[in-house]
Amino acid sequence: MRSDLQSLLMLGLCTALLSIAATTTAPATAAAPPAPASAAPPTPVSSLVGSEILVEDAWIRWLPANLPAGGYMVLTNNGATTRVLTGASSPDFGEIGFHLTRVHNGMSDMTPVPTIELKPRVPVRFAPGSYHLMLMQSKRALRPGDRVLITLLFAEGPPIEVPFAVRAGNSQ
Ligand SMILES: [Cu+2]
Repeated sequence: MRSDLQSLLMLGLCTALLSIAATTTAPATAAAPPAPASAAPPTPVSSLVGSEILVEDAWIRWLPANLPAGGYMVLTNNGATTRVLTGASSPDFGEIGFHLTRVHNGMSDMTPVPTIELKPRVPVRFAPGSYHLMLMQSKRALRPGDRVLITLLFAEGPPIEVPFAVRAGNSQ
């Protein structure tokens, strides 16, 4: 576990990085993403439940010097019941968290999000200025064009292993 001070420094750093990134991308659409549920009732687990989550456009914004990177994707739950994303891991990063960036009066701030609810047929977009995977403690030097495997963990059902494409810092 990192200390609170380290966490604060990390948050400040990635907030700054994402603010820089935001200025190079389209105007931030401050559409508020759905609030994550604090708890979800248990749902039946089926053997096909893992294939019910569609993952599209999974990519990582490459940053120099092994700085914390943002991971983006679009998740769609094609199942009939709400699924809850509870974590992520990768052999290439020591720690992965979910963050939500919000913009208030032109100021960007970012908060850790413990879980993300995936309602049936409602795509959840991880994108600059919104939800993102915060990829910390890089274990190897990445380059644009590389591929990183990230495993997504859910409250119910099997994990999903997703290949993420590493793209240059000015991608969106
Ligand atoms: Cu972040």
